Amino acid sequence: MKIFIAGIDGYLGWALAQYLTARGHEVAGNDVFLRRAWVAEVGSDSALPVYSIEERAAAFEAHFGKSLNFRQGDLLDYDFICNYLADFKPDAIVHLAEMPSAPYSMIDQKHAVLTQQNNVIGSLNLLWAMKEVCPDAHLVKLGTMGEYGTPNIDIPEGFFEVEFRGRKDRLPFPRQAGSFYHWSKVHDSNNTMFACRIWGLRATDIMQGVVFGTRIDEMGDDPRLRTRLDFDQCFGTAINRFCCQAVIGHPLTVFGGGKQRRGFLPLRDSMQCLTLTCENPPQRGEYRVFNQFEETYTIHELADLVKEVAEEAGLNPVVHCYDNPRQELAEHYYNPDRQHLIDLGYQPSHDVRAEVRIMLADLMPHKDRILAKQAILVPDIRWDGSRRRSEVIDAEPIKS
Ligand code: USQ
Repeated sequence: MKIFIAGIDGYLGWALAQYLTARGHEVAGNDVFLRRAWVAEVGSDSALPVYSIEERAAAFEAHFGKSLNFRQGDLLDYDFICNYLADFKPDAIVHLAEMPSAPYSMIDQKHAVLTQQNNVIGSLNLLWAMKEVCPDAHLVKLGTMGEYGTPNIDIPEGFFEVEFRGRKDRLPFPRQAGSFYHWSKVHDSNNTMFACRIWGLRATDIMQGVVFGTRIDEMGDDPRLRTRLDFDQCFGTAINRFCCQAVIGHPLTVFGGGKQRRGFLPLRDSMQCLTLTCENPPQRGEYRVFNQFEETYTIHELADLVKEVAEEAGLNPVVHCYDNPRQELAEHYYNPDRQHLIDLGYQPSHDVRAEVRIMLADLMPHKDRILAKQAILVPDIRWDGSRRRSEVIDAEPIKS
């Protein structure tokens, strides 16, 4: 298949380009390197070195025997994206070109607006470009489990049957996002669903959980093929941060009591799921929703797990609870479905413990890169728009 990746230089995009190419798909993609700029803006750097796109392309060609079909350009540039799609003629488009951080979107008015402009308008341009130049292509749109929030009932995959005043309907499940970033994804979902209905586009909206991991096997040993691994308060996700913290002996930063529960999945399984989705497109006019995660855990369970694996690796981490800079439920019911991808053949590859072991081994040689930026590990971006560094509220590891 011909698969276009919007945001090919990012954490998921660079890995996906390799995963798909290794399976015989023809890949092309765009990027404007905003992720690199945003991480620098918040005073951080990737724990794993990130090479220039020219160095990445050279390594890609040496490893896969194909040149990388890449153009620098932005989804906000409508003519650019129309021209690129018209030239490439994709069967599927995987949309990863969004600002992905909840804390970044909550910094202030400027960052909230940037997030929603970049994400909502970029996605809308992509929908229009598809309508104009490749209406048969399948849009694989990266959404987030965070669109649903944490309701006190089970979470279906996008839609549910409702009975109200004696009548029944199948309706979109309510969205209760927890940051301006997560709301940008809800707005995208609505626009995508509408475009499928009125123009007959086909789309899969992926409600993805929190991804973690330093590698996929297809990257081999060439460091230029590795993907980035962020650990700052904005672009580092929980397990990735905990692993980086364990490597340098910084306390693992559990927010609040750590009883908030989320769905997680390793990078390699995210790649498997996105590929399965591309290879099994919906009908024209169909908008479907897949929940994509491997297992749910509380944050404290994960911190304890990283601590145990780190101890086996000879490290000596501690888990500290910090006052939570976010506004989110401290403890809640959480039971989302995830059947659609399993029906397509998704098989989880590694358990979290095995993946964390690999991550620690990958990160150990880059300890100095993390140490150089350790000042940014404790969060200070608060959901009320103020900046205050979180304090330790419980320094003893608590049993989860
Ligand atoms: N958390 C900690 N300590 C940390 C970092 C996070 O306790 O050092 C907690 C947060 O309070 C939150 C949970 O861990 O309850 C997850 O936070 P996260 O930063 O790992 O992930 P999140 O902000 O939810 O966002 C990430 C990605 C985003 C994606 C989302 C999927 O950045 O792009 O959409 O995961 S989901 O969480 O399912 O919405």
